[in-house]
Amino acid sequence: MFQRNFHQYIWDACRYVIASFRVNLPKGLTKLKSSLIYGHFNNFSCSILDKITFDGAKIIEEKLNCFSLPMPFDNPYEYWDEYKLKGKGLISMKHTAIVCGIGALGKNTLLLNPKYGNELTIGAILTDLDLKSDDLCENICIKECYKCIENCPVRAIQDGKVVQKLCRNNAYGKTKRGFDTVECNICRTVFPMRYGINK
Ligand code: B12
Ligand code: SF4
Repeated sequence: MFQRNFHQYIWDACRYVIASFRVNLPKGLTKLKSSLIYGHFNNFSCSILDKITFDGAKIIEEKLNCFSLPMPFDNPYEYWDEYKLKGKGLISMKHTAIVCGIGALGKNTLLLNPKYGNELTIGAILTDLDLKSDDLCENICIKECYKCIENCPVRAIQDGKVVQKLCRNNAYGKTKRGFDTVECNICRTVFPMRYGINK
């Protein structure tokens, strides 16, 4: 999926973004209370994505004689407001994916694809190639539905954004043994279009 040149603050020669994506998780993981298993495989899918991005960048360079920059799918990033517990990715993967035609934002602020719903993990490769852009994707978020906003236990989704402090304090934890957990993903799993249209 190819799109326009708006990531030049990361790399001045960047002309286009090739956004890769993969279906994030087996649907069964949305049937459990999130925590250990969802958290584990959410992280696991992320390392798969970093590998696809890394390998993909090398393949594109070899085959198309260009420079390609793999972007970390999530961590690390530099911006951090300790008081607000607010981070910002090096690039916003969701907005990149939108302009690449992969999806549109749902009211839960997650990327929503007609075929795969919001169960997507998103990655991106920047390139100096000149490419033809794909069309933008339709938004399948249901107009009169507010389930994700209403079911967030800490009402973190406000005015189309997530108040990170509220979400972080509620959603991420550790077991007594020190394993990382994801304690909440309700805005993702309560979403009627979570698996896409017709599912
Ligand atoms: C920081 C972060 C968080 C924060 C903030 C989330 C958020 N909504 O921004 C917290 C810790 C709360 C979080 C939680 C989760 N996250 Co998170 N997170 C990120 C991360 C690392 C950076 C996002 C970021 O920079 N946010 C800060 C900015 C965007 O927010 P803002 O300042 O309020 O920006 C607003 C405006 O300024 C404007 N804007 C900002 N940038 C731009 C750019 C353009 C071009 C435009 C037009 C507008 C615009 O739009 C924003 C409002 O929508 C991304 C990975 C990445 N590099 O993108 C993953 C990412 C967004 N997370 C992801 C996931 C899966 C989750 C969780 C579901 C995890 C879970 N608990 O199971 C929850 C969902 C909570 C929710 N409803 O969003 C996925 C989303 C996949 C998808 N299908 O959309 C991502 C993309 C990781 C990935 N590579 O797949 N996350
Ligand atoms: S992950 Fe949980 S706490 Fe965070 S916005 Fe979604 S429902 Fe709210």
